[in-house]
Amino acid sequence: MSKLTDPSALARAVEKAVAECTITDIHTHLFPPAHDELLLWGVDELLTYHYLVAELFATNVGRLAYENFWHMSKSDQAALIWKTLFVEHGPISESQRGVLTTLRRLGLDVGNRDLGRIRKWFAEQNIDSYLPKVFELAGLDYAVMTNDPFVPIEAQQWDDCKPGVDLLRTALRIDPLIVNWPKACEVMSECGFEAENLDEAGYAEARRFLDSWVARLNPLYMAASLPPDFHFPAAATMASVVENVVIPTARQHNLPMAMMIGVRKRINPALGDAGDGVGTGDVTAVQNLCMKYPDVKFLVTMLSRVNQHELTVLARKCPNLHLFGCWWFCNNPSIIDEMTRQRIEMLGTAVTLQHSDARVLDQLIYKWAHTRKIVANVLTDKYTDILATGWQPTEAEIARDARDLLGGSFEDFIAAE
Ligand code: RAT
Ligand code: ZN
Repeated sequence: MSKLTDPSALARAVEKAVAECTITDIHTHLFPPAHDELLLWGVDELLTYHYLVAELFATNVGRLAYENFWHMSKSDQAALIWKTLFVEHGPISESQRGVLTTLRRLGLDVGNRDLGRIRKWFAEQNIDSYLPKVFELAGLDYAVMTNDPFVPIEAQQWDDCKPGVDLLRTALRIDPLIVNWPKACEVMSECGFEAENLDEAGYAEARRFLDSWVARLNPLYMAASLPPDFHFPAAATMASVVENVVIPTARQHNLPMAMMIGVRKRINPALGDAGDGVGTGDVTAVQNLCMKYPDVKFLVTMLSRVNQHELTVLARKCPNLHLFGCWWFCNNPSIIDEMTRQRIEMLGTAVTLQHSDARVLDQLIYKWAHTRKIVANVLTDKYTDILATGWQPTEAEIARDARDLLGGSFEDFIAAE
């Protein structure tokens, strides 16, 4: 394939490569349609996304009591959010804009602001054909679910052998084990695993519990969301469970451990899922884990913008550390742009730039459309800079690099022995 020598041809080639790149979405909260009501989709779910619930209360100060909102039906909640955030105020936040991008790309007219018509269109969709259509519009080969055996309704689906879909792969989510050992013990004991104390017997039962779920799910990785005060090593329960349960299991099954660090859970409990906050995490904990266990692989994302530079430097030092995604409060264009530049400047293609964190199927469409635009801009700048040195990339090379950044490097990391 011919080399690109002209800056404007190069820019067009980069835009095309990123637009056409097949993406692997490595962290979502989606489920197969057969898993009861767990798979969320459609306009009312889009509008009641917890990011938008927080924005509703931020906008509607003093005019809406939390309990009144939570007592409303989903459809009334969605109508209120539409009225408040889309009709009475400009929908210019990232999550508000995301709803509009999604509807537009599905071919719906958002210009007339007619929620009734939009609802009618969704009511006519069949989820079995709609799901692959959304994946196609988003340009994904597959997405990774979050499968939490500590949530009874989720575990039930696997007990009942409900069918999956090829577009969704598994990840074993284990938060309670690390952050709430008593609760994890309750769930494990209901399933016949008698973990009780933080001692060798308890750790062994917890490992046996994880082994059983690894066998059942065949996950791509294990994962947990951790608070800003997660430290390692430490005399705390969290560190003991990581050392005695998580690390041996990860090693035994060659399963990376994904750590999502920096969430302060429920700082405003009245907001439900929308009530979590952010705190600066401890990158040294990640460093200590990576150095102490060089034979274990760690996938890491951090929630605080403040942590990003230190974490990126650390990833240059630890081949067993792979960074991913602009997580949650970092998933805003200004921060994605900054993080993407910083990571490429220090890691080249050895990073997974983004995950969607989609909780609602249709969100895949906007999350990836918005990300592609930023990644294309950043890559255009980077290739233009190297073009000025006389290095002339080909279209195939640019496509290769885009794929690495949006799924290829993740797959290589997962596959590494
Ligand atoms: O982004 C989100 O929707 C968060 O609420 C969390 O789900 C977070 O991504 C997590 O996986 O804990
Ligand atoms: Zn998530």
